[in-house]
Amino acid sequence: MGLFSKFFSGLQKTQNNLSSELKRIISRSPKLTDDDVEDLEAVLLSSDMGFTVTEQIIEAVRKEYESSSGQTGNILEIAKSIVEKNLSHTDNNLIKNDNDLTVISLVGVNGAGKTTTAGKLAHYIKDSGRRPMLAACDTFRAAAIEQLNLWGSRLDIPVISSEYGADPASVAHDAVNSSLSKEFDYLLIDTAGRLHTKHNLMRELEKLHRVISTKCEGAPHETLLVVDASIGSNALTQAREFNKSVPLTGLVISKLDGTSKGGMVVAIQNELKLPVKFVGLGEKPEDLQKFEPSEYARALFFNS
Ligand SMILES: Nc1nc2c(ncn2[C@@H]2O[C@H](COP(=O)(O)OP(=O)(O)O)[C@@H](O)[C@H]2O)c(=O)[nH]1
Ligand SMILES: [Mg+2]
Repeated sequence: MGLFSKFFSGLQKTQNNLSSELKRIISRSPKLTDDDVEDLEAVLLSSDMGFTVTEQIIEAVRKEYESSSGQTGNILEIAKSIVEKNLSHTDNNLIKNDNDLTVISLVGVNGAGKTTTAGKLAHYIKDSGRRPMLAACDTFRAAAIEQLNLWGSRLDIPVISSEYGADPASVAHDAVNSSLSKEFDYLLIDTAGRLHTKHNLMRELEKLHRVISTKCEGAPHETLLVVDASIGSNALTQAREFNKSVPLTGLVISKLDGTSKGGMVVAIQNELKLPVKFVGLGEKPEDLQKFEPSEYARALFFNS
């Protein structure tokens, strides 16, 4: 499947709503009335792309109407290029610690998609010719270790794990040692889900990060917050709060395939200045896609 098709199929729910509604509003009269503007605003905001970008699009559409008749096609094109421009400032490449181990910590609330992302990301890394190892540091949730082991055996990627109830920092510590001694390129740490309001659990995460930094300089080199796309702009609060405890280097937006709030990616990059590095478009190993702003922007408004 081509890159655009992947984004398009992942964003179908969002795109359907956005493009058909925008077209409907624009085509109902040759002039842009106050009602039209209000409706345009509501449709754009319903995708959770945020107020700032929505206003930029409305401004540009107004200008388009003043200078010409305002064709429907133009409006979608305008919206696309504004979204693209808002996404172009950040570097969304995965960090690589040159000639050394790169440690990636995956954090987030329960059910966000951390374990699935760890598996998919390991597959992505292996596919690009590097050697990944996985660490099962969710020693709390029933079946979390088995879930990661299953990904490891399916993909033939080693998993370091311990018992349920073990100290996650000590599992991470052992995993760093093991991946250093076996000269792996990446270590992906799957952590337990936690709410940013639970201070003791946030301290536990801070400790895990502290422990691995003493074993490997700069680790974790990448801390990715995994958020479920269906929470829409609530992801902003989650990211801000996690960032206070463990400085985030980027986000993974999972389950983009299941929501009409796909515009939230724009709000996150725009308002947090944190790059969205990957998006989850399904549950299979190959369903993790490196985030591509131009393909995403096109798939948000166009179906080809
Ligand atoms: N459709 C879809 N489902 C996903 C995606 N990512 C995760 N899931 C599903 O979401 C559920 C929770 O994922 P999990 O990785 O266990 O979340 P965790 O608690 O953060 O580790 C599982 O059923 C996953 O298969 C995605 O990108 N798309
Ligand atoms: Mg998990």
